[in-house]
Amino acid sequence: MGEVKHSICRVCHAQCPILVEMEDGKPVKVVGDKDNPIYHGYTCVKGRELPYMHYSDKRLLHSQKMQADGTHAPIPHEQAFDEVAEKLKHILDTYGPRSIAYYVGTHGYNNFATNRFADAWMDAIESPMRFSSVTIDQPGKAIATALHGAWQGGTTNIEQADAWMFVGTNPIVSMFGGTPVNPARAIQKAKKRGLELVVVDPRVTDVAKHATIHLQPKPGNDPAILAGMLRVIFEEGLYDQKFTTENVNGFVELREAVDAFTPDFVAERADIPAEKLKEAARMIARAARAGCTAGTGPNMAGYGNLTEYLLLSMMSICGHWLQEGDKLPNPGVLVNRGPAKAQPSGPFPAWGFGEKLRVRNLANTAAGLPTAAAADEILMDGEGKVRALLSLGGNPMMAWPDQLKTYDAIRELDLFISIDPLMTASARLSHYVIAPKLSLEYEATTALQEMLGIGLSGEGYQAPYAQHCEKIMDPPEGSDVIEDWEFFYGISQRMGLELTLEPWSFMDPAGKAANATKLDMSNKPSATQIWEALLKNSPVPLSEVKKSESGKIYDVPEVRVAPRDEGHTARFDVGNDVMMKELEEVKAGIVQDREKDYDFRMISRRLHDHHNSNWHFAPRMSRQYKYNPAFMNPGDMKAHGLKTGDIIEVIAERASIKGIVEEAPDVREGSIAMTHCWGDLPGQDDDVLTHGSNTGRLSSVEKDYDPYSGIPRMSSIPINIRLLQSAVAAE
Ligand SMILES: Nc1nc2c(c(=O)[nH]1)N[C@H]1C(S)=C(S)[C@@H](COP(=O)(O)OP(=O)(O)OC[C@H]3O[C@@H](n4cnc5c(=O)[nH]c(N)nc54)[C@H](O)[C@@H]3O)O[C@H]1N2
Ligand SMILES: Nc1nc2c(c(=O)[nH]1)N[C@H]1C(S)=C(S)[C@@H](COP(=O)(O)OP(=O)(O)OC[C@H]3O[C@@H](n4cnc5c(=O)[nH]c(N)nc54)[C@H](O)[C@@H]3O)O[C@H]1N2
Ligand code: SF4
Ligand SMILES: [Mo]
Repeated sequence: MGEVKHSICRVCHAQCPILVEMEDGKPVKVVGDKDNPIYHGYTCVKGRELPYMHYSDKRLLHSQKMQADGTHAPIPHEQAFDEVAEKLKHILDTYGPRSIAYYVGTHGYNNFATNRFADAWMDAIESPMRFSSVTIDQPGKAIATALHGAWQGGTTNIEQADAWMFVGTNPIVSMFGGTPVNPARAIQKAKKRGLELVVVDPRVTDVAKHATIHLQPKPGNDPAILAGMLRVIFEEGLYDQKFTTENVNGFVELREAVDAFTPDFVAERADIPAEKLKEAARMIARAARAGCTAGTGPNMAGYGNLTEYLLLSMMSICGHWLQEGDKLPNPGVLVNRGPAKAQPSGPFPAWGFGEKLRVRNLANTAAGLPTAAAADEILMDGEGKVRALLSLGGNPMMAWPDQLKTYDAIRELDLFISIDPLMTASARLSHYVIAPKLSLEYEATTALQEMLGIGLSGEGYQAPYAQHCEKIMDPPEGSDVIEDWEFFYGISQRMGLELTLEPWSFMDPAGKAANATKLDMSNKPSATQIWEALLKNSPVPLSEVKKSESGKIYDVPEVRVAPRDEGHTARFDVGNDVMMKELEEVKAGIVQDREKDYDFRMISRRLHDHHNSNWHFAPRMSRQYKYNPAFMNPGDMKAHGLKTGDIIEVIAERASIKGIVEEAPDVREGSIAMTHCWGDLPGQDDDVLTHGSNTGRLSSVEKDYDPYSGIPRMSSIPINIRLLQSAVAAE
């Protein structure tokens, strides 16, 4: 066996510790770190595929420039920086800061340092046009927190809970939505000590298999289900009277608004047993401590803000937040969480502030600028038109809703730049593709996961855990690749801009400004200096964390939730006017009426071995699925005369795509589940067996969208189907 080096997997946000076996300076094998105190050796196929990715012949080893005929040719990165800086400067001088936008995709987040650089650059050019995948993911989380208020005593986690409810999230596959670190183990361990689990999902998901109660509703009905549960909690007096009196406004308004959602009404609307709904409500309310988290499904299925808002309201009226004297599972190692006090912040601005978009009355939100309107901002002429877009570890052509509109928009850009190791659908439309280093070639820390836990219940570490890793290999010989942040540094130098790096912090805006670092723009900082700047105010000095190659639990002083400040008056709001109004709309069933001519609902789901649009072709990742099947219930298949392998047309109001039928008893009748981020560009995607289909094409950003975040229906999309080609013919 060759030398073994420690690293951190950065394929997804879970940041699993990995052991990389090296031969002649090259990685040959990745395994989990069995001695790791919290991950206990967990990895998945995607992480174990890292050696392949670094040496794949599809990996870009040189940046690319689009030629006059639309093809791409290699360009040295310094020359690409020169040309890009000149073009950006021209656009900036001619049309102003608003003409330049960025889009941070999932790899922009997983590479924490880049993300901070991108913001520093946008600050320097004073552009507000910052789009990210957050507003086409779970924008309801930040928006609902703003409407409701945040608990300053820390977020809730499964290890300290007696009951948990997962609504449309499948953490065992996604590592998100409630338990990111070795989730299957964490759930089994919690269940052994008596955790009661409620799962709401139209599929019998991996996590639903562990549920004490699984509600398997018609998709798109989460607000009605949660309102029904709240009604049971009110009616049976299961709420926390003392906590509510001290901390909650809007109790009466919420109670009145959910009154119409009787168990029988909800049972009929969502097609679930009324008795099970009541039991689920009792299970969550009666627990000494419970957590409730939602995922992408409900955030994309309409009224996502409302779903998240009702979950927060349920947490609050049941008094399930950490209380004074409770131990914080992670007081912070690399990220400063600020003080923990047993008190709510009041509501804060959720939408309508900051930059206004020019379409659909949209504006900035607590989750950021609506990405669902980015294509319109590019397409629409006039003052403020977006002319340059920088895509940072993202793939708009695969991920943005309304693929046909996105396609028009991307081709309309004067300058489109992607930082991406692959010639993805988006890269192929880019004027420049900047070839980045891959993860094993650069330094990293686990700050991202720690930070997620400060803002989101169920995320983060349940112990003061951290890891730092050095680069463990050099890029392949003859290559010309950079760390993503070097792009921003390089173009800033050429544009004569000054950059100031700020640490990323949800709870500590003062700390953010106080710990900002002005960069030396003549002498390029090293990656090490960048990390030191970003983690300047870390509770444990980075130099200390660097002493250990493996991830470890740090001996930091215990922190208990402090009592509320004397005279603290801010309270949660569970009766927000707009949310109560949306509950009335839900009750009236406007959506259901409008969609009665459709036989099925298309729901989104993730695949275990694939991550969004990343490296679909990698050998081990594609062993099970080389495309995104249309998972169907056997009863529905029989009724429509379909078998596995049949190619169907999936027909939505906006557009149609092809789907390859796969029998899936876990999917509820009437739903068809397909994964996003597959397929190819319009007109180049006929070969569905090779690359699947793009479900983004089924969404219209102009119809049926959230009035604040702009997110359209990306799950629970009304569809009809028709057989195109039978399985035998398809072979
Ligand atoms: N219909 C529908 N649409 C959806 C969703 C859905 O459920 N249904 N989900 C939505 C969600 S939650 C999200 S987050 C978005 C995802 O939106 P995006 O983030 O835009 O999509 P990804 O495929 O994650 O893009 C990651 C990109 O990073 C590149 N990459 C891989 N490794 C590296 C690296 O080391 N460095 C760099 N620089 N780049 C790298 C990949 O090639 C890929 O192009 O999609 C959204 N779209
Ligand atoms: N393996 C893997 N891991 C990933 C990703 C990946 O692509 N692959 N993507 C990453 C990203 S970008 C994100 S944002 C996270 C997302 O993490 P999750 O939100 O946990 O994503 P999913 O696993 O798709 O779970 C969503 C669930 O919602 C259900 N659902 C669909 N519509 C509805 C509805 O109307 N109501 C209810 N109650 N349920 C519904 C689906 O059946 C599905 O089980 O995962 C991340 N992790
Ligand atoms: S879950 Fe898989 S892809 Fe995500 S960090 Fe861990 S090993 Fe990597
Ligand atoms: Mo996401």
